[in-house]
Amino acid sequence: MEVQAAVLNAPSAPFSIETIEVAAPQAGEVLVDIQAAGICHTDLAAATGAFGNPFPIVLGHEGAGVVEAVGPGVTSVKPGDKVLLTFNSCGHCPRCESHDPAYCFQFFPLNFAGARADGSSRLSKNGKPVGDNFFGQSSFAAKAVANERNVLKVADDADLATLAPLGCGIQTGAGGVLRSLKAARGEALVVIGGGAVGLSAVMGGKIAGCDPIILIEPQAGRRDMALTLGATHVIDPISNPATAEAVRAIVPAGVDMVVDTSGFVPALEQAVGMVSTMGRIGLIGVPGSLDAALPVPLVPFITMGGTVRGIVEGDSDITGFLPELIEHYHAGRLPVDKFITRYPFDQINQAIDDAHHGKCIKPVLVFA
Ligand code: CXF
Ligand code: ZN
Repeated sequence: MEVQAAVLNAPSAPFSIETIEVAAPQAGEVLVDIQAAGICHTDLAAATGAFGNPFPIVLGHEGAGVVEAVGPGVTSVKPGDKVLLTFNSCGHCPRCESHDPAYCFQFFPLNFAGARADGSSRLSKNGKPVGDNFFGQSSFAAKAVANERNVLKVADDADLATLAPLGCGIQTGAGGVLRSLKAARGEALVVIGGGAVGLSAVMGGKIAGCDPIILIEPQAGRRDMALTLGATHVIDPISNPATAEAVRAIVPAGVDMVVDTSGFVPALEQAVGMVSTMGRIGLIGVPGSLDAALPVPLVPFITMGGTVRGIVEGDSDITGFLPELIEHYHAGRLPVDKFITRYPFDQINQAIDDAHHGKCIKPVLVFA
């Protein structure tokens, strides 16, 4: 069938709204009529070709919509169900079996290869394949073919434009604090970077009962937003570049956790000076260069029992964590609607431009 999609024809080209062909779902696949799709930083990185993905391609990995058809063998959803889409995983490697699908042995091919495992694509233009299956969905399109493993049924009255970003950015930040770093009540938390992921980490810290919760972020609007979401202190790293000292002025012994969502190495380097004994540093933000490194002074770090760990998708597990987040949203503990801005689907380039210029925090494309 023919649908409108935001196609990226070459690295760093603008998104181009075009008509493409979408194939019927095969075994284990789910055709979703997309109603909303959040834009995440990883879409923009993939738009440059940073993940080795092919071009042309349809990106988008925070999709939400209504199931239109299912392929053979699909049992967890049916046509008419409202669904959220998230990242893909294989379902049978040791990490998937231990409910850690974000560390699936096949994570990269299943989320970035731009095709099914056999190399075929569900999308085409003028008879030529278009890269698909980005995060198992490619949801910058009016319809997407996802996989049963990355589709979650939600309530019939769910507000899909609000919930769509839970499938990546929100679960990454909130899960990074709640699941990956296992935040406990009363622990001191620093969050570096106040975009959608960092603000979700702040909300995760509040849910866990962390105190204080300190956000380090250069944009005043984001710092103000963080204060409404649970941050107890904010630090502007431009006027106050010695951020480790600024953190220790608030918590002299150092904090229990630092979660970095900036991927900005000079900001992150100070994290080592912020943590107390047995401090945990969680790395979420992906630096622009594969050579980026974090120098850790080994002797002090060993003797203080420190931990540095990488975090993908907040250690989320589609059926184990997304429903919890939806509950937090309904209970008012995860007010993501405060920092979502809706854009009509065909305004995708404007939405990205606005995000770049700090005019919005989490753009969500909505389909008419
Ligand atoms: C990504 C970040 C880069 C590594 C894989 C997961 N998260 C979502 O956008
Ligand atoms: Zn993402």
